[in-house]
Amino acid sequence: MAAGRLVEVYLDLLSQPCRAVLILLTCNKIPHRVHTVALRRGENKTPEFTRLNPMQKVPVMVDNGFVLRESDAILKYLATTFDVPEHWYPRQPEQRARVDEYTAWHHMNTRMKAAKVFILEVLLPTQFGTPAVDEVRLKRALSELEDTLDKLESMFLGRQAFLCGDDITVADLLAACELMQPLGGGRDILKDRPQLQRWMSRVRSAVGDSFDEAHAVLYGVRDRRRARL
Ligand SMILES: N[C@@H](CCC(=O)N[C@@H](CS)C(=O)NCC(=O)O)C(=O)O
Repeated sequence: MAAGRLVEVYLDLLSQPCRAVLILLTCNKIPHRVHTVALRRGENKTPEFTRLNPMQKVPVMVDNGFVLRESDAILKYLATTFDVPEHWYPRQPEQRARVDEYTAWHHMNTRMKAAKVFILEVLLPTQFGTPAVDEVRLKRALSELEDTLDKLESMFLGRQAFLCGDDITVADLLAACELMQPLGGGRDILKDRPQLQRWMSRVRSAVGDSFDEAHAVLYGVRDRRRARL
């Protein structure tokens, strides 16, 4: 690791992939500086940020002039170029391939399905200034999410402690942060899923305080919503 190396990250902590990146940085004590990009204020649309990411999405990482977008790529880059425990992104080819297998699957499954529930219950009603939730679309989204949770349990978790083996990897961070997101709307999607609940507890204890620190903004959304009801 280069002396004085400081990773710059551009994040909004209401964003699931941003939280995954922050947790990896904080629980491994990787020197970093956070630049908050408030999506609700459109800060991702400024010319400066658009130069960093023409897709206008967070997270973005800059390491000594090297600009990287996409949480999956950022997590793997950090785990390979910093002196962190190998379990985060194992070097052994089959073990690494298991992590890549999950992270390739993640975006169209865990991420898309859990995010949809949050969008329907929290983002859309907030954006349109009406508390009404589209119940038909929500019911469909919840049913699709159940399918994804089934697959997470059967295809990935199985009898192992973490999604890709006996130890925590970047795959668990991506998944855990997505599965937390519906909590912003007061919905605990794991409440009837003891196997995934036990996995989530293992993830939380593996990363310590980093987990709740990264999720403080989401807990705030949940608490304010509860207070309004
Ligand atoms: N595949 C990207 C997804 C990034 C992404 O969708 N970020 C969202 C927040 S969760 C965003 O910046 N949205 C702003 C927008 O689309 O305007 C990743 O994993 O980094």
